[in-house]
Amino acid sequence: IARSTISLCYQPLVNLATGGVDCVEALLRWQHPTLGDVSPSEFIGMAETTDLIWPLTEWTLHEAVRQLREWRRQELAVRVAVNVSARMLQDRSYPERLAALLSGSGIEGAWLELEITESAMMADPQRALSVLQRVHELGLQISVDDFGTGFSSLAYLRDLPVQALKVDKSFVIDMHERSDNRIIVDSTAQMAHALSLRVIAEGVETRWHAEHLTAVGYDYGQGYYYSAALPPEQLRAWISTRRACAPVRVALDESGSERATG
Ligand code: G
Ligand code: MN
Repeated sequence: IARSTISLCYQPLVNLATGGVDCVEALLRWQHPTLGDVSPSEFIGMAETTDLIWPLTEWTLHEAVRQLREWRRQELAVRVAVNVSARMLQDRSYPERLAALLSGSGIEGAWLELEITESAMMADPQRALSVLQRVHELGLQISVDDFGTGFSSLAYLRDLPVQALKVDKSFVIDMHERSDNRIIVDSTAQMAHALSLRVIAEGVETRWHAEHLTAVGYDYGQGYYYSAALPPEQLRAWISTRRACAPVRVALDESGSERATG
């Protein structure tokens, strides 16, 4: 795979309490010279079955950290979530490579978040536990991606250092017409909060989704209603436009005149 044809796009996670964007998910884009855009779901699946997933995951991490440095120069404060392959969780040297990358770049671990699927955690839970503990000690947040779709045990939520659940979009997208999915989405928020985990919904496609998820306590929403994944410069523009359009709350001071509170 020629590297020049691979890039990262970033999809905003909207903080439902503030309406702001303080985190984005890095998603791979592969532009093939003759095939055009190849969907990540196709080439990541293929890469997973070969050793290509190693350089690909490593490249993603380096590129995300490079982008964080650039955004820092531009004074854009967003954390970046990267998707991590199951195979990385079985690699005991992964945390040390991560530590070296962070110390070499001057970016603190708190600016990175790792998204890991349930099945990745279950492949070898003991080894995943020691790798994740070390990663968490570096200051990274860890979230469970595609939550609800893996064949796994809820025990890992109790036993692994995990701080957030990302409810799979397949539950969210049609929750307005399927009460079973709505019940799963709503009760997952309760369970997550009772376990002191943040809860994120993927597949937020309509205003109804956004309002419902906010009402039932979701911390973040991600989906086409807000924005698809964008190249870094477009993402920065999107965030600043959103800020400019954000409603200014107005309060009355003692004299009765209006005062903007920000
Ligand atoms: O599994 P993961 O959550 O990493 O998947 C992210 C994928 O979901 C990306 O390929 C992205 O394009 C897609 N996606 C992002 N937002 C939406 C959405 O609102 N609806 C649908 N159907 N897909 C989405
Ligand atoms: Mn993801």
